[in-house]
Amino acid sequence: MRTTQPKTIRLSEYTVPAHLVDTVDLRFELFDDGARIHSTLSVRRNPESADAAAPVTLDGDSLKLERVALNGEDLAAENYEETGEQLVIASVPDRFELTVVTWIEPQNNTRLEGLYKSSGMFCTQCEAEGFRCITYFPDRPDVMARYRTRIEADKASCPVLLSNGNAVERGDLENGRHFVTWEDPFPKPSYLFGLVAGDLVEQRDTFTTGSGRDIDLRIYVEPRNAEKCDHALASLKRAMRWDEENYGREYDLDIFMIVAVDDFNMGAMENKGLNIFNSSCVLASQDTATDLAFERIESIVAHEYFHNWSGNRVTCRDWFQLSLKEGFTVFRDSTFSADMGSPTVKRIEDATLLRTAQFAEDAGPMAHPVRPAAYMEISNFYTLTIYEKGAEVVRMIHTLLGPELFRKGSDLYFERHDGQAVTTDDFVKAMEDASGRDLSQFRLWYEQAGTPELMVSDSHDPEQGIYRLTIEQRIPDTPGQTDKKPQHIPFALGLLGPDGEALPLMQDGSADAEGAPVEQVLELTEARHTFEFHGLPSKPVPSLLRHFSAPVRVIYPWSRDQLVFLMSHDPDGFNRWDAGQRLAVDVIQSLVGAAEGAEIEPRLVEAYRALLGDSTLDQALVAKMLQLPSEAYLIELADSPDVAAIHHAREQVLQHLATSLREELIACYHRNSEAGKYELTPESIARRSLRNTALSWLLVINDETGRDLAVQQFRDADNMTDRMGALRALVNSDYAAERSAALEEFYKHFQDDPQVVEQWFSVQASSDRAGQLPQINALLEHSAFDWKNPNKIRSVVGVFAGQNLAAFHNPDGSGYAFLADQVCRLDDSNPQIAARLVTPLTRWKKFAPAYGSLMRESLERIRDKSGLSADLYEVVHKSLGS
Ligand code: B3K
Ligand code: ZN
Repeated sequence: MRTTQPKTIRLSEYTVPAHLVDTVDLRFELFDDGARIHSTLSVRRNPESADAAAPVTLDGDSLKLERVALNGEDLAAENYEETGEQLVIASVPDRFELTVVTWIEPQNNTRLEGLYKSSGMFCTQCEAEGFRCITYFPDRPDVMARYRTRIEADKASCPVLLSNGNAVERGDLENGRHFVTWEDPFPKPSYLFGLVAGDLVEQRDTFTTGSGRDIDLRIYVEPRNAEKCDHALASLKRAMRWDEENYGREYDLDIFMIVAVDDFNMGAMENKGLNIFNSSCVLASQDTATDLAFERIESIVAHEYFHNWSGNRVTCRDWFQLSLKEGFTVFRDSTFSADMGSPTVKRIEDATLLRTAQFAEDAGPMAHPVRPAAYMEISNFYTLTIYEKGAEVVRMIHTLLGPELFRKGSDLYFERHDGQAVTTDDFVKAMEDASGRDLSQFRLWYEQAGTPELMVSDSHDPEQGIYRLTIEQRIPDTPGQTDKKPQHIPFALGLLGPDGEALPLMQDGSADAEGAPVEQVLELTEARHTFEFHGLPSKPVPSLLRHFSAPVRVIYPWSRDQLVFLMSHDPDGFNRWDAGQRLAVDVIQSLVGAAEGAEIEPRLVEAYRALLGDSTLDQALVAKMLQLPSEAYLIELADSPDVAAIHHAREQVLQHLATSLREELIACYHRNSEAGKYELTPESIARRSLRNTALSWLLVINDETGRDLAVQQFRDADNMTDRMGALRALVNSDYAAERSAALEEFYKHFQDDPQVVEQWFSVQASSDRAGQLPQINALLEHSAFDWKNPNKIRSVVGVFAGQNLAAFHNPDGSGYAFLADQVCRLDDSNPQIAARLVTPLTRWKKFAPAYGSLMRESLERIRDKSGLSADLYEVVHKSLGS
């Protein structure tokens, strides 16, 4: 058991740094058995600090200190103090040069924070607090300095030596070693420091900026991946152009580099001029990556690139402001992706993630505001709330201001704060100043946690032709926060007439129908509003919260007739999809716990039949509409969910739909089977998605034609989307022989490609047919599984607990015990990953008691583990309420 509680850091206790650092001169000596880092800082007292006599305090973690010198003179041990986490020098002049030499062992660094080795290459991950694992430094984002970095290493094993900025010097050294020196002209916080040294090949391209500067673009990968860089390079160029056109932001250095690394705790990292990526988020080829992976890569490449302005040029004052850069940057990448493909589909994807996972986080024990007020371990706060809800908050500002004023606001923000470390409040202030709008109530979105619930009711007065819509908002209590104030919510609305026509919205009896809008953004600021719409002889069908205009739950007593009507008539594509989801949810929910053989809503079958046969609609939208709500979403919506009952009800609906629509599914499959060459256009992506959905439905009912089509598609596929679509369908069917044969063949063919092996693990771990516990344990024993590689861990353990819900929530508790075992095991080697993997167990209070108590027992077992990390301590104790 951990005996000491990790310290809580509070926003209210923020003080400016006592010392500032102007320049950092680093020299890395890299060896097989360790690395020596010589760091020289030019330090001065911060004139804004209230404490004029404060000692110099530098952060450090697991460092061996070899030397400390002040203005070139070695300091005797009695002149500084080295605690486990800090180096403190009490007596210093107002300005001085501080030299620190440390020794570390990157080859033994399994936490993957700071400097570590992955497949023989040295690489770094410094956000949030990894730089202190390299050298002693004031490791906080409001200390911004200019860096010069010299890297020395063996020339044969590390021919490529990279860091931030521009290479200014290189040369050979004795004993087969060489060096390169990099200089970054832009001041930056330590978390943006990056270094890579290894045997890599480069793929090059050029981008010419709007002002005519040529930027050298390079992607560095292991030689076997040289052919998998084209998509990332093309995405990067699209992102660079888009940021110029949409935000007026040009790239600022002469070189932009991306490096692919196999062992990485997250997706990617925006180090200045040297982005480091998880291989799975950058490498792609038609043969090895699915359409989804291609889209993901495009958006992550863009996201990291966009950080160059939203995060690097303007950075965070402290980690409570994380959403300043992450929320804004997700908003930017999401708008970019919408522009590159189908905006409606992108909106559906974002809303699905939010409603399924962020709402669950907001209702769970770790719920926190977009700008948290306290944390123990900042790594635990890289959450869906900071990223996705944070992006929704920025999107709402965009909705309230409109595109022109929003752009004025972002221009002002970048101009006013370039080179500074600022707060979310500074961001909102720039938006206010540029637009003249008062966003004081809006700021509550940053301060109050929890998902607002909107209770909507309506009535119609046929005599006067008035339709009244009443909206009440309520924000649930969250840990440490009760009695919340009403928030400022943009609520987009449309009204449909009996034939599906868009009705003019007249809030005033004397308004002119001609000029009236057919869609309006209502601004909710009170706990309760009633809006009146005039000139409506019959009761309209409301289309509520169009485009998902705010991250809220809408509660309205839709009838199934209304939902079917909206599914085929709503001019807002998002709400068409949403109506379909609500109808499917309603039908599935009504079957949970119902007697076997209960009737399944025929209108649902007919609505899906219409979708399958309609080739006039945007096929990308149809593909989305055909996806039934996920188990995770159904669980999120339920009070005290009984997972087995939900799983069973959903399966029943799926089987009923597939049986009733068999002919249509086969026709849809064939209609969308293209002969032509593989393309990555929205149309052909939609075609592949439709045909793979049709295939998976056919196999849910063990249809023999479906099986033959799947086997043939698996054999003939010329791309990973089709191959994986067929494999997934077979894996989720009862055709055990075909399933094993396909899995075996797939592995044989791709065993040397780690990114494909990850997909092979996932497809099994997510399947209730192929991913029961004994099979999961067998995957962990597989020769391709690697406990040191986060991707492999996520693709088996993470996918099992996060996607294979019926198996994970096995009523005997075996799934929970399994997860607890893996989390405990990982906590010793990689606490960040352990703390992330434990998430499903932390939601124990939500579940029906039979599940919840077993989940709690597993959590308690983790709590009692000896040597619990601070990461896991925070998550486990907060979720146990201890
Ligand atoms: N900023 C990084 C995330 C760092 C996570 C540190 N635990 C990637 C991104 O959001 O762009
Ligand atoms: Zn980011």
